[in-house]
Amino acid sequence: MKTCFSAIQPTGIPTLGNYLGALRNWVNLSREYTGIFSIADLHAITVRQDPGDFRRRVRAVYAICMASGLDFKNGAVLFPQSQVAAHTELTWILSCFTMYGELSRMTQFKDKSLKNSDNINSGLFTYPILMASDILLYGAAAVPVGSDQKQHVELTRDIAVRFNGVYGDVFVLPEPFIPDMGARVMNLQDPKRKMEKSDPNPNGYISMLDDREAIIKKCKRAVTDSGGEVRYDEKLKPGISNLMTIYSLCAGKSLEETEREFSGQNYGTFKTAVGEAVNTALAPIRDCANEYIGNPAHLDKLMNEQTRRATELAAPMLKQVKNAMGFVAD
Ligand code: AQP
Repeated sequence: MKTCFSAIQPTGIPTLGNYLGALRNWVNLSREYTGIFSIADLHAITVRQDPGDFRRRVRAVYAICMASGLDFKNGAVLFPQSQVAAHTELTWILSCFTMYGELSRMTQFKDKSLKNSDNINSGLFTYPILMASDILLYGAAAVPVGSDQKQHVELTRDIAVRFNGVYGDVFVLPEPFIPDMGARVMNLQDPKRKMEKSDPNPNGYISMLDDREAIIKKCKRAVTDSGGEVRYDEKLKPGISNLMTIYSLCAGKSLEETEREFSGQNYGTFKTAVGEAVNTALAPIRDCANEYIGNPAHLDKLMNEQTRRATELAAPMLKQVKNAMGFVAD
């Protein structure tokens, strides 16, 4: 069976954007692939984290991912990235196969440098090399991500091709798996920006732990466009188009069906329906995640077991890489 890999940063509670763009596809792919999934805590420290909040958040994100329906019977694994040392070891090796110019072209580095202008650390710059290590370590063929991560997966391929060109076919070349709809869910208060879990304004995003009332309130407050027609037009009606995407995905409908369903209805009715559909989609995950969060001893036990498995799965590739390069064998 082929392997897929993906990760999520514990920089906040995952949002509806993380769910529709990535997590939902983790779940689907985990039925066909051996799914290796990680809480990317090492990636998260490119931005300053308060130790107490960080520890709590890693557990909460782990709980949400556990609750989302990954197919553990089919061999899925979920672990905190920092617990498997092979990720950082491979990162150093791959940094010697990654060009400065390539990293300088990454749009996420440019965006995050603007947002964190007082802390443009080198981890922010070399972030894609750690991501390449995450993926290549497990021989992942597919990487389910939102569209913002496409460039990083492409760089991962380039690094793998360069390494394989020198040492033979060591790495599997990964393909990004990006959904046709929901690959870039937009901010509810500013539909020209991506929905982000570290957004300081909680009205801009729906958290996967928000309750029904909060979800409906945020949908009702979502910025929409002048005019009252529920019609998909990303350029002229970005707010309504974003809500239509959210509704269609959560209710399992096409955009055309959504447009027909709300033809002649006002924005208020539509926004309430969006909130209800989102709540219906997220409620089972939220309830299950809250149960995990309420039982930290059980959560830690699962985390430790899964980390052991991931450590075993990661070891052969690192060994193969080091052997191929001529490091003294252990
Ligand atoms: N708005 C989004 N729409 C669709 N997919 C999204 N993803 C993120 N935002 C959206 C996808 O979610 C996965 C996990 O993301 P991440 O935590 O690794 O990092 P990110 O892309 O930087 O996510 P955020 O929510 O925007 O976090 P912060 O606020 O820390 O920057 C990825 O597959 C991503 O594509």
